[in-house]
Amino acid sequence: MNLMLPVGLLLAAVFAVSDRSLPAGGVEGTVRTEVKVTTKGATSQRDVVLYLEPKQKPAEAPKPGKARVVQKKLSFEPHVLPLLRGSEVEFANEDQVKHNVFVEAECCKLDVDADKGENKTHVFPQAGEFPIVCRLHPEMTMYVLALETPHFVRVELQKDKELSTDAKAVFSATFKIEDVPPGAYTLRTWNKKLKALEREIVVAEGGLQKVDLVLEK
Ligand SMILES: [Cu+2]
Repeated sequence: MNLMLPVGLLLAAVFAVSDRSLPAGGVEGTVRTEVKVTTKGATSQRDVVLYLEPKQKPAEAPKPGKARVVQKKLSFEPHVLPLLRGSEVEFANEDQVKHNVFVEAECCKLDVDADKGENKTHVFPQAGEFPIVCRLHPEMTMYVLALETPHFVRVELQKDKELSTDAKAVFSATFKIEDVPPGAYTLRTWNKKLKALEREIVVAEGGLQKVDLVLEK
């Protein structure tokens, strides 16, 4: 009986240590593209979403969170919003005029007006790309990108340099996705105009895997 207690304590200590989750890792790198410079396409080419899809289902389902979109100066900010499927989005009208939020997709229909200072919330229960407009100002557009993974980042491509040929320029950004549990993942990209890319990635404990991506039209 005397011996049992220390053994029990020892086991408890061992389990406490092994129960602790492994140190998280991640991925970082650059994303670049070479495209024609047009004022019209500038906005939709600016936003790139990078996300990591786990090869194996995580033991615990990720918890949906909350995100915020602001309607300001007759535009949605951000223009592209990645989120974990099931997350709630608050649309806040910070303009002096009335706005509207309109989603056409079957799963996630929405058509609400919001007076100045008013907020409307909406949940996106399914994964997918959802174009959103304000029906009162059709030039106001944005995208919600609902993902199956909580490991994502949105970056804005910035113009690096102009090329002498064809009025083209190089746009690029650096990115980092951290706090990712170690394991095998597929890294995917999303941009409204540029082709999606994918890379197989192994996230190591406490390390940042380096990746450089070139996106094409
Ligand atoms: Cu509007």
